[in-house]
Amino acid sequence: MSVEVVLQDITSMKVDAIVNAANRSLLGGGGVDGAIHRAAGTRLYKACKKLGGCNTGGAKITKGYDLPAKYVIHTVGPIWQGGGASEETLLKQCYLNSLELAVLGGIKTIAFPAISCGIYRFPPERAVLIAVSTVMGFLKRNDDVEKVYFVLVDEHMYKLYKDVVDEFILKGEKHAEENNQG
Ligand code: AR6
Repeated sequence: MSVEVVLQDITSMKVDAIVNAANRSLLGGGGVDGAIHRAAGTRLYKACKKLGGCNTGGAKITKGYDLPAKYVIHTVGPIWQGGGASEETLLKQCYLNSLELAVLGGIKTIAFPAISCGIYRFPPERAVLIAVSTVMGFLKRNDDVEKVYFVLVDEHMYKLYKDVVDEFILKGEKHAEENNQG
């Protein structure tokens, strides 16, 4: 298993699944959601209409249609309201539920955007810790997913993610070393 941080438009990722930061209607919107719907074509919209929406923290899957990715996992991040409305738990659920759907679908490679960090205004410094710790914790417990990409479109977010991922990898290696010695 491995994790990689990339600076790229998620719609160009050739992976088994890309994750969409959707809203509860699952019928499209702005940000990464708009970009995914534009790139996947109207068949994606038609498929989403049949899903009947999705709760915050939940996830649903469709094909990727005109995208290079085979599937799209649509998850609904929380809108940041100051931190007292279970936003952190709900964001964690987005990552976990997306990964669980990936396992069920036999998906080996998956790309996540920075869910809730745009229009939904989740503070990126908090969101990145939840994203990276949740994904890395899941990969430790589960061998089915082989590669997870964190995909960012601006330099600032890319650096934020890169630093946190590097730190987690270093911590993990230290921990393993200590266990070997112990
Ligand atoms: N590839 C990767 N990341 C992107 C792309 C892209 N093509 N475009 C934007 N981002 P947002 P949210 C980054 O606003 O905060 C929609 O209207 C962006 O820079 O897309 O979860 C939905 O329908 C930011 O860091 O999602 C919902 O109503 C991150 O993706 C609402 O927005 C997430 O920003 C969801 O808001």
